[in-house]
Amino acid sequence: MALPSVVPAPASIEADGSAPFALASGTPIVAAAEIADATEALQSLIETRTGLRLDTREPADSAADARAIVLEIAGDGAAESYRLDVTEASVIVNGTDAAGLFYGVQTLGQLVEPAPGGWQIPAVRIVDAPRFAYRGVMLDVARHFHDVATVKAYIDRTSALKFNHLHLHLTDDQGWRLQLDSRPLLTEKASATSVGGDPGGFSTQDDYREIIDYAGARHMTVVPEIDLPGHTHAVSLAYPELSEEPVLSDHIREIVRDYGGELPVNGVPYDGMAVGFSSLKIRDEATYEFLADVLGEVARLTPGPYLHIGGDEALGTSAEDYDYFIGRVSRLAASLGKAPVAWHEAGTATDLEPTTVGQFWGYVEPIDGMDAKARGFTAVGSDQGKLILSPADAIYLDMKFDADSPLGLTWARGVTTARRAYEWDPAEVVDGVADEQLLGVEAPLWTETARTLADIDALAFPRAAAAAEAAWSPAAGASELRTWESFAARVGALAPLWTSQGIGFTPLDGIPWAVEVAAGADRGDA
Ligand code: TNX
Repeated sequence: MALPSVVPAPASIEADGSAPFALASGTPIVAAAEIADATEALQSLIETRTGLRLDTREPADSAADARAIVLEIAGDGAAESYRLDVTEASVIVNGTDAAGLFYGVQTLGQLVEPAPGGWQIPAVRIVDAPRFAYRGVMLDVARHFHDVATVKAYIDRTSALKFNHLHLHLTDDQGWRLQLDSRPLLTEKASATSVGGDPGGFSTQDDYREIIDYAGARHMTVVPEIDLPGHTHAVSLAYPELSEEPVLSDHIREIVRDYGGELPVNGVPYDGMAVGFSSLKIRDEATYEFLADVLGEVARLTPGPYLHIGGDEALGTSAEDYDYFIGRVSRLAASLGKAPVAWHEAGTATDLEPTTVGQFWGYVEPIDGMDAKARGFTAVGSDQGKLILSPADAIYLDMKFDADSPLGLTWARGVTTARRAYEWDPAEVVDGVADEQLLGVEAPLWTETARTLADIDALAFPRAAAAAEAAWSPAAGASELRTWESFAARVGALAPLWTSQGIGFTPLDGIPWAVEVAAGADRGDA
């Protein structure tokens, strides 16, 4: 008998084929008032999927023998863990904490299926907890600006896959997207455009707070990134005195040849796709006054523990200057009460602040010493949780999913199929890093080619689900669910749920996408 489909694969799932729990419009959700947010999350999930509006009751008002969905927080297991028991008589979702309950509710939402004349939840017993504490997605709002509504939609989609961090890439050569009171010229002068001459935009501080609150209600922590010292051409529009002249390498000339656009000129908006040509002035104290303002304000606006300082692709910067800068800015971030995060290049910096977390963006089988750089973060300071893995040839969601789509790039070993996004294990990427030194996994989505939520959906789904499984589920080999065949069947079964939620996923080949003929057309309340 096939097990019910859950993505990411739970730590343990058992089903004995006994009778399902029938869902009807009168079915009550029984939950204490303190966990009303979980009740509402479940109500809206079920209503979106089935059209049924479930009742809600407090435990004291509920007859013990009535068929019900019971939500509760137990407080006695691993962080973010939950148990889910479904029988013909009841559904019990028991979270260790509020996040665990939220994840149990997401799992329950995936289990809802059409039944003759209505809807049901198959009998099942799930005991589940995450493999990694940090499970992230990154959205680049700099190459193309994405507004609050789009970011919220991405939070909905990814928190449902049990991701718990949203990294926002807020600044890059093409635009500065967060309004700062200390440096208002940044958004006044450097936010109007996006890649390809598309319109720009920026988030006000209220917008940013709205995103943080919305994410928090879905158990996601926002990780803001101010990318430094490269990827800073936009700064030259507002503070030309802080910017070096662009370094016009062969790479830049190739990008202009292959993708069009102009060469970068300081003080003029850059809307091409080249990387690595810009830098702040590294030996000028005015740069550090600027960064004290910028990072100080971002740190104050952000309740989460991390502050991402970038550090990638500073191609025109000497190793000596790069080391000096990263050392100094990582310590500045720490002095603001945040754990610095930086892309893996920063692992070479001799004076790196010891609490800095590294983000590896090399390949699943690293080349060119990318792994050695990543090991730099685990060599200093505490040995706990120092690396986030974002292998580009597996979980860069902006890589093309097929050669013919206009969406996506190909630099990370060509087309990234869903299977390639799936078949890797975090423990096997960077040699010499113990499991405890892995903080987790993050799937970035750069937006050079992604203009709209529809573009984001088409690139991210289903591959974000593969990344979720690397981040949440037991290691490959530690669970019989952790095979490509099992994943393909389970993710394919999510198609009707995703469709009900308006997720414009790409129905990639090799996955048996479920089709429900007139799902729910025959349901009891109709
Ligand atoms: C590399 S990976 C970048 C980004 C680009 C991306 C496009 C990394 C840290 N930097 O600047 O947007 O490739 O895939």
